[in-house]
Amino acid sequence: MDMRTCSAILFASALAIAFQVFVLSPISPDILLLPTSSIPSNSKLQEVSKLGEGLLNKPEAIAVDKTGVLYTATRDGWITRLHRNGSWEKWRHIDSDNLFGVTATAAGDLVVCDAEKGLLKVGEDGVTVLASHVNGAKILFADDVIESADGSLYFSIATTKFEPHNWHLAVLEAKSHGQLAKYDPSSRETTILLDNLAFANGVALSADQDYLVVCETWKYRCLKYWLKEEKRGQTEVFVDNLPGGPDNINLAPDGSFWIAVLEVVPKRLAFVHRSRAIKHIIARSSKLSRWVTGFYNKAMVINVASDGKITRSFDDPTGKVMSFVTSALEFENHLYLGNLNSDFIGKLQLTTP
Ligand SMILES: [Ca+2]
Repeated sequence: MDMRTCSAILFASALAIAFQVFVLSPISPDILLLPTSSIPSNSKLQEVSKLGEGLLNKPEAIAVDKTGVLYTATRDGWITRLHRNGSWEKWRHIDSDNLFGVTATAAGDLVVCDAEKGLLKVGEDGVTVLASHVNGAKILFADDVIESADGSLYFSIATTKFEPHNWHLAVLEAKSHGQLAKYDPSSRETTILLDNLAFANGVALSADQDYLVVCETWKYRCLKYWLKEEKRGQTEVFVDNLPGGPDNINLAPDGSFWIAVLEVVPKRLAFVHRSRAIKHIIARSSKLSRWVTGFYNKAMVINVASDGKITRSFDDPTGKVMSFVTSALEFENHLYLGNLNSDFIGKLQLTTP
């Protein structure tokens, strides 16, 4: 083979690889910058006790009903509950490995975000799909849900582009495909309240139900969506410049909020999120994608007052005991910590701030 043929073959191969990587790329990435704020570490999350260890396959979210029974949904499709006497019960099984947010309703049911099927009602008489489509499109990634006093269900759709098994692509792409939605139980209709959210994640109601808070993971902030009459539909920033990506959010008994904060991008790998070309290359491999997200390295939860000020934070800076903590729920002076990297719920006693 002469030099010219050899160069032609090399050129054609490079072109074919470039075509594969860039033109057929599953993502159309944006640059993602690191958070600019940080909070001093206190390692408090290393002091948790482990509830239900061995029983709970990555319990992402937690809810407590009005009788004090605690519920979680896990990767193996189980809704498992903890009775007041300390006994665990595998309560209901759903054929899904992508159950996320849960909330207990006033009527005594549980509403679950099934990222595959949509919004589900789970009760003593079985499982009902409340919403699987919105505006004719399948709900791909229902993430978190809360019920208001009038029975409406407000829920987030993390992204309209990627299904949960491809969520590493959503991280790499870092675009705003998320939505805040409302399910009206009387009309059984679902409407979109907010669009173009940067991975719509946790949803919570304020103590007086004047507004909702919805978290945008890739923007390191949470928005306030007003429900009360004179401001209905208006949006403003509730808290921004967070030290990481907010996941689930829960109202605390004192009217503040607990927010789980993810390390979206490990500091040492920030360069990956500054280069579209590198993102295209990494998007070809889910293993590489997992490597460039920071979720598994540490854990943090923060307490944010109703005025948007961070008042407390607890973390596990090395992920020694807990990492990828996705939710923090306060109940009877303890924090219950959901996560996507263990087989237990963390339980931490709270002291006066
Ligand atoms: Ca979530």
